[in-house]
Amino acid sequence: MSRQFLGSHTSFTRQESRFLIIPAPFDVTASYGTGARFGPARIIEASQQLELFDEELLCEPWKAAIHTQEPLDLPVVVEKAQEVISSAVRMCLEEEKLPILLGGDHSVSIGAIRAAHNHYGQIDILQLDAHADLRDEYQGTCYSHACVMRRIWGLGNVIQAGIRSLSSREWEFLKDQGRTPVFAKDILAETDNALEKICRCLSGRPLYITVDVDCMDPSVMPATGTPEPGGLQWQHILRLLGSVIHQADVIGLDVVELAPVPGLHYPEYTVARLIYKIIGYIAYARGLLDAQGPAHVSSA
Ligand SMILES: [Mn+2]
Repeated sequence: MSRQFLGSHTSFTRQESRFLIIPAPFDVTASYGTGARFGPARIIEASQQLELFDEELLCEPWKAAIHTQEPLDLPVVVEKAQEVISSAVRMCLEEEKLPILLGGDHSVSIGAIRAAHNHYGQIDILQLDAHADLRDEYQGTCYSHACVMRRIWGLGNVIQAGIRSLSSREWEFLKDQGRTPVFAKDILAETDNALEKICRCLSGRPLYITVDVDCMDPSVMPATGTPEPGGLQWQHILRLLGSVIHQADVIGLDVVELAPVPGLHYPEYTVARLIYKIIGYIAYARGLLDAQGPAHVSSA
């Protein structure tokens, strides 16, 4: 089994690549179901079953040049792990590549977003998640996956979408900041209002996207530590990301909280497919592919 996303025959050298996949097998902060440290390896394994041709873009997005580096060797102390992640992402950005961090639990995003902020200054941050993750502290640590967005709040303009679980304190915090998330129910209503709100929130600064796979409905994504009913379907996510990526300059991405269930293959396949779709959208937006635009963009 190759350690390259999509397999060895379609991967580029690190030097040639534009997209760098960084496996971050870390799940020390998970509070309910654990096992997210096995996520990166299972995603890479499942990716080797993907069809290389994208039926929406009508091209093979791997040609935009992807390389997968060795998994990060992460210490169990969260702060130390974040330093390792941060320096790996910084190195990737300095090489002018787009980092795609594979979690791991959501705390891995803190180090990655800090590196993106150090490199670009204030950025836009789009968070797809069932949870607000705005607690100041959870189970005795301020670096829990439940605190991720609170830790990076000042580093950019945070746009939250798919939310359907938050505490009254998190709600108060958001109100104090003058922000309201785009709730899952707003996206499920299938009007264009939710998408328009998300796009209105984009400031035009470089965009970092963090995808917690629990943004998806548990029927689509059962393999995650803290599943929440009432989530997004596959087509909602493609529509949302296809539109946003078309109008923003995406500079980094992470996909977190896949906790594989032994014997159940479709969740990791779904995550691998999602990552490949996103690579295709970004590559298309950057003019790297001779392709047709995403369905909803070209039909607009
Ligand atoms: Mn979550």
